[in-house]
Amino acid sequence: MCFLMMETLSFDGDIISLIYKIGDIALIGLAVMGQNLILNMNDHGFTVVAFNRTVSKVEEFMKNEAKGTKVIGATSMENMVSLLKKPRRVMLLVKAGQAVDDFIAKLVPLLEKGDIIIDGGNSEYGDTNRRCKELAAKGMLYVGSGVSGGEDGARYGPSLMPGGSPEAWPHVKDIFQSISAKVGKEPCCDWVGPEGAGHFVKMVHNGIEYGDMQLICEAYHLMKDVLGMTQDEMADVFDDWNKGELESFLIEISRDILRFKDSDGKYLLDKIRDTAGQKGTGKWTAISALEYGVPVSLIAEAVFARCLSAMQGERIEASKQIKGPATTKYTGDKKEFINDIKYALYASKIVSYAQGFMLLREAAKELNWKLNMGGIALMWRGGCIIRSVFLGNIKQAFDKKPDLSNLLLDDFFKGEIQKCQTSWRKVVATAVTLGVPTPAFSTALAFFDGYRSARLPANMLQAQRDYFGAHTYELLDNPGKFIHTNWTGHGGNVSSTTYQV
Ligand code: 2AM
Repeated sequence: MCFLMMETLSFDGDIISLIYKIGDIALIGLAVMGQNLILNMNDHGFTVVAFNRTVSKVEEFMKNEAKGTKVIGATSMENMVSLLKKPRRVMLLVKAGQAVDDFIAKLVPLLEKGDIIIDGGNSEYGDTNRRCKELAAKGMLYVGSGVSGGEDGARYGPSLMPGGSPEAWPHVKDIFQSISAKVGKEPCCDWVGPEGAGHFVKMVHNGIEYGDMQLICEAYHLMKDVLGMTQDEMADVFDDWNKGELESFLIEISRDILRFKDSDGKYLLDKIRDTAGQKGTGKWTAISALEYGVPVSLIAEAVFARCLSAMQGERIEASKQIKGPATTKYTGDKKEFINDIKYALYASKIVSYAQGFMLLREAAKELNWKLNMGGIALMWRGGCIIRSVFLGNIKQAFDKKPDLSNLLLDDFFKGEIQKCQTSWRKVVATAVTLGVPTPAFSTALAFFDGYRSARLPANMLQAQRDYFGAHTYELLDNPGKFIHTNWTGHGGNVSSTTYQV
């Protein structure tokens, strides 16, 4: 009976609210992600109350996409809240920034202690930390959730990364895990950690996505310019790679992009301008890496590679004036080199994820968060843009050793990188010799070699700092004791204060 009423009165939330408190959750923000999440929740048996700043969009949604569903369109925020079961759950899918604060300010007077506000937008984790504390002071619960998978993911199963007030989790778990992507029967959604942990993890996810995409671009560049392969040949290689260790959504779509022909029968990819855009989440990851002092070099290089690509006019001018090696063509065995590229990509990818998890670990330490690392790998395993078989291996590494300090020290990954090493070095060396840029492959290898070095040349650096700035240094056999040397004989013996940024 209830269902029939809602079918006939689908937009008239005012009348329904007088009779029933039937809404399981309210969702504010009817752009693409919001609409698709509502329909996904509806498919899983939840009654969703829909609202939007521009209320006419609610009406449109109810008449079109939500027609014939259990979704209830709210006429106002008051009406929306009056339709909800308690504790009330209100999810925001609005533009990150001021819009979230504005909606929270409007919601607070309408809600009660114990009610839950969920932000599913792309908010900065620092904002989520702040909002979590502000709402806790008012007795309300706040969840900041990463949502990944684009339009299709939102509709049929996204990767969800919720964090915030832990008391909120039992109240949102059922909805979240029901609508999320699944790997086998396991939901790609689990509790990430306190405060802005969910948004932090989503930010790192996006940074890793930048890295994965750049690695694929470098493999494509080498196959195209160094091996002179056709797009169909490259597509076949990606198809082959997608059956092994590299099986992933991004390899799969890259294969399909390579095969795609425009209406004139020509490859579309070749016609696309080589200037990359960005919305900032890769940059935020790199900024966090600098802030926490973690060498997340691959993601940073991926961001810089986009920046360099965007300087197209300057590059075209420079290309006329600055010459590199006489040829970019490889003269050795083509098939063997394709396999080398695959291993260079795989090894670099292992480094990139190792760096990403290092950042998560350090942020968790600094912010006093307990992060569920294995759970994070599983959340990324399906539903999101970086979904891959590889993340299943990462999950296993954390299952074996939940406090694993670095992925590169896990037995499986140690073995895999060993398997790749010769090829990886050959690819980077060849690219350098032929003048084809591979910033991500190269920085990954440099990190790898640095990480496995018991001794680095930073002793020289410390000596230089002490020489010109009296910054002091420690001796190998007496760590912790900072000393200064009068290197020139005419400098003073007074050292500057020791501090670490
Ligand atoms: P709108 O349809 O009224 O523009 C994605 O842009 C979503 O965020 C939309 O639902 C949009 O509402 C909402 N949004 C964008 N800026 C907003 C703001 N300043 N205040 C409230 N909602 C906003």
